[in-house]
Amino acid sequence: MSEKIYRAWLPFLDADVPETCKTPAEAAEYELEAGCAALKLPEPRLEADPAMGEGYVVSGGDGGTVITGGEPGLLYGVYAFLMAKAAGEDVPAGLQRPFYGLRMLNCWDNADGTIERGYSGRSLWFEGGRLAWDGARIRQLGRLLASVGVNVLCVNNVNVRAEAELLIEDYLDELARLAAAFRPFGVRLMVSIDFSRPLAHGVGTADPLDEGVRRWWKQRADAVWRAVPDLAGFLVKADSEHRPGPFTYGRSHADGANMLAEAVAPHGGVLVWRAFVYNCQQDWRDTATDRPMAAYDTYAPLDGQFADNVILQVKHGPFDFQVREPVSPTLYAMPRTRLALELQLAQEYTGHQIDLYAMNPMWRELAEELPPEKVCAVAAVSNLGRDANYTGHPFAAANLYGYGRYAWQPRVSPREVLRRWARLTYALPEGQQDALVEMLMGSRGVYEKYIAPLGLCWMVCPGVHYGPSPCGYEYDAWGTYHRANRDAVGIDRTAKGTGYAAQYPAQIRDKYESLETCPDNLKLFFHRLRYDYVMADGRTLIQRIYDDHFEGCAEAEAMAQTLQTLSLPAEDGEEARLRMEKQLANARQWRDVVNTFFHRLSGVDDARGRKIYD
Ligand code: GCV
Repeated sequence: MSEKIYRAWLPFLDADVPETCKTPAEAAEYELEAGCAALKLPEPRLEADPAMGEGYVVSGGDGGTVITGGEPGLLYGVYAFLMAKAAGEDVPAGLQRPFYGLRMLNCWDNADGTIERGYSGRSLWFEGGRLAWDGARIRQLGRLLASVGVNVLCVNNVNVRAEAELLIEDYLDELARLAAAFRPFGVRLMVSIDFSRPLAHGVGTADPLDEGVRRWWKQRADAVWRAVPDLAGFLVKADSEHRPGPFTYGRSHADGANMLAEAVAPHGGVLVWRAFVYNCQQDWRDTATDRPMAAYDTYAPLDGQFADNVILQVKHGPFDFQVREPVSPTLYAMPRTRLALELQLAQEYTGHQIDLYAMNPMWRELAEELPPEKVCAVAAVSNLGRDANYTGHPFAAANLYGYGRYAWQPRVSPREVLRRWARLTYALPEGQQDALVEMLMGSRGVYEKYIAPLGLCWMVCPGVHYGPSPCGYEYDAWGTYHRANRDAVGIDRTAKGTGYAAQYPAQIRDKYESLETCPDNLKLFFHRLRYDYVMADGRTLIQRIYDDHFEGCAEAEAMAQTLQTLSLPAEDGEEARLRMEKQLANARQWRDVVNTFFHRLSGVDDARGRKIYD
């Protein structure tokens, strides 16, 4: 079992945390002793200071090193100390505190053991309709999460089906035991709920303003918190992709969220309400409706109407975790609402954990576009599963590690994060480590070049979302169109088009509205351009599309060469190389399908005479 995990970024730990550790303070003592023994270090003194909460300080002096921290700050301090020592670096000086109080992982795990958009095997805690898990693996995972400070884990899919039963007595005991398994690591559970659940329990309606409905949710919340007193809260996907919600009863999302918030408030719970709402029954002939506008249109008018313990969770882009999207305008529009930023570690549109795609560079760009202070929490769709290494691709672990680092410090340097992950995970010679880090740093750009020209998105195979299908979504109902014809491609989202750009604050709107200032990588997101449009570098749009696809594929081939030069541990090297072969096949397929698609439409030849299939 789980042999590989000890090669993750906690290389100094090879002993299971004993089940007798029940609290983060006990885990801190155990981990410090085990870690110092493995690394042959003198053991620092631990000093609990409850007032410090999640914060910690590692201080040195004549009397030796002292780690002071709260609950679970002390545990975070222990990991920070051990990881710094293992990496041969200085322990961060002064008081360390996470930037965001809620650092959530959203697991899209289903009761039958499958995971929606899961690329690392089956669920770690669901099987056959019940919650069941391997304690040792949960403890390994708990320490991984604690070591990067992730503190909330939502156990079930936001598309709630059989998991709705989690709130019912029969399941609460299992939920309570799972919560206890994660508790020593400072990880609190959260549960996704089905808005229409009262209907299944004889209430007759799920109308949020109905007294019977309110009572039902309060009773459920009381029962759930009796079983799991430190449950973090409920997560809700409503009126989205066929999920039930308040719209059925003519109520607003503030009505729906506030009703649930009232039920969880006495227990100190938060109600996380997702803002992923759009019309997934659109007619492709309708050019007036523009899907990216939907969340803003739904939520911006509700700013200020949500209860204090409601957090509105907004995907980082206005579509859906595409390779390149602008920041969602909803995130700028709701200063009187507590917002959480939703990211996706699961590589749904970004290579299925087959193709390399390191995310910290993207999150850094995000932090530059959207001041991190605009949101109060972060959530990421998990990339975890039952595979021995938890993330399928051994390098996909860098995204889990990197997410924790980002959630603590959103402006952290991506290169520094990846270097630290590589150093802790693989003891490679310096030159090889640099090569691995640079490969990961560039992986997003490579992927973007061979799949999505200039912000176009949505050319993926429908349903599975891997591999090219330029018109796969073009005549479908999901609102995801590029409208390529023989002359032009892209959607005009300026004031002359759908008007989407006007959802941004003026300065950002102006940047995107103008062809001069709109960055190349979002040109076709905001503008409809002719193939002979001349870009700032003098190339035509069509030539740029061809060039990007040829270059992206060549760069993927160069990454495969680099990978060959790395002396990785045998299983990881083998796994990474097998996946790289699949990535190369994918990159070639994307290059040829997309180039052929545009060549057939435009009739324009590649200026450099490279092979395009007709
Ligand atoms: C959980 C996209 C994904 C769905 C996912 C949905 C969401 O549409 O393809 O699998 O459902 O986003 O975020 O709710």
